[in-house]
Amino acid sequence: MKTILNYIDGEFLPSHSNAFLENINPSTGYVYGEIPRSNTSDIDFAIDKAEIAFKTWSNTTLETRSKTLMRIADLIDENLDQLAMAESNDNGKPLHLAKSVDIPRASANFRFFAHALTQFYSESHESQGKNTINYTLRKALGLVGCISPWNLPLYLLTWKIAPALAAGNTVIAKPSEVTPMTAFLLCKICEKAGLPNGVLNMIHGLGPEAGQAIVEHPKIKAISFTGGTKTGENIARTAAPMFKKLSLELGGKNPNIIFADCDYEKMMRTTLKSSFANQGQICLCGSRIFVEDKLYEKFKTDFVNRVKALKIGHPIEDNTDLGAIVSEPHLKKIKSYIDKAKKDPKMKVLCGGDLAKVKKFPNGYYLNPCVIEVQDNQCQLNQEEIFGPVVSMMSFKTEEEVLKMANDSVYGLSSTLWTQNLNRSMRMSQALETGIVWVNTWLNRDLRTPFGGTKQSGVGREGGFEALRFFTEPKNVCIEYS
Ligand code: TXE
Repeated sequence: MKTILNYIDGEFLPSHSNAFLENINPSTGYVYGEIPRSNTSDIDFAIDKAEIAFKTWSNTTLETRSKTLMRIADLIDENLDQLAMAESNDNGKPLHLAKSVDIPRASANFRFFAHALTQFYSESHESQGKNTINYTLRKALGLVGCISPWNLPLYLLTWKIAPALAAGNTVIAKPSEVTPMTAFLLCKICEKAGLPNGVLNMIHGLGPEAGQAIVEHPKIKAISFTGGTKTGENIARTAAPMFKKLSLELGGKNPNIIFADCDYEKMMRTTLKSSFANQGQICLCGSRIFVEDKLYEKFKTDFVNRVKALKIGHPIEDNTDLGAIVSEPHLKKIKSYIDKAKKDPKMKVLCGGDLAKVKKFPNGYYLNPCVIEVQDNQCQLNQEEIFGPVVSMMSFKTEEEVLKMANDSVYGLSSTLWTQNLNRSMRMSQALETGIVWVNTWLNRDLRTPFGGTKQSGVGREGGFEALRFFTEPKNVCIEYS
């Protein structure tokens, strides 16, 4: 049994209640560890410590902060193998994916903000003819809450923690209770890197208990959250009357729009990834595929054949394309959508959707990747986020028609467009109602760019200076001289 502990004021501690939750490895289906079930009293304790730490941390020089974050980044790289294995055990993702994407991105997050904080600047405004100069001070907010999900555990947690710390805040963080291990290991790294006590506090536990207590606490000035739209709504309802700053990165139902003039092979390779990477459990996955009618039948045949050839296996195997689904309840949720689709005469399951048998791991949560042909964009399958290895596909005739369907969604996180026509890609990029548009690529990220969604995909933007602005409070100072 691996026991995870909270990290408060530089100490590893159980929760005050001494209660624990089970931690399950989805690739085996067995409990392999336990995590503290924290509640309000653990949060109160951490907040007292973070408040003391804030006085010093917010006054350290930029160089000191930058060097500390850089040391954390280096230590993440040094511990790549251990962290990748922990991520794969907790989440079910292929180990090679954790090694090549999740963990390198976690160190990149720290390294990026270690640099960014030394380049961050504020504005001054000279009121000409009035002998007046205004300048903007940007101060750390104080104590901030970072709440992250299970799909990209360390990647998304560090995407919040790194800018919060870089800006001089102290942090109360809560990783998902489903995937807590790398957050625990990160605390060991922070201790080794010399991050002062109380600057980062990691509290484990359930969302409605530990998470809710963070959101409700009056001393928490801002919440940066990634997770489900319903949870985001609840967080907004709690935090808004307290006038907290909010950054909410929520669900998506992203269109993948394929025109007949695309670079076919590149589109096909990328579409396999944008459909099924991380078992389709990435908020940016293109789960609604729209294909121009001229290309539709060819695409359908080739895509289904390529999907059938994907290897579902234990995450540790090098040739595994899809590992396990993160948890049993999530597997059941995904399956319920597929079972409904099977009964719907307007839908056709083209492949997959049944439980996959992986040798030696009969209790693991494995699902064959599923492609479903649908007739309209209004169906439940196209309107609700499933967050698993399930994509729908349908054809379209015109640019106007596909644009209308792409935008006909309560979500607006990202969209992908495949075409060689420059004018069309410019027109559509303007018109697509999503926070991110990828043209002839997917998941291609420059950390300086604004990241986030429109509509029910969230509010606010992460990334680059946007994140540093979020984690600071601007104050205008106006001076008149004679
Ligand atoms: O998310 P939750 P879950 C979507 C996806 C998935 C669904 C649920 O559709 O099926 O969300 O996933 C904490 N106050 N995405 O259950 O519940 C919780 O403990 C404060 C999209 O993981 O939103 C965890 O740390 N915190 C997505 C975090 O919030 C609360 C990524 C996310 O949990 C809380 C993951 C509360 N009341 C899932 N309730 C994306 N867009 O990237 C829960 N939490």
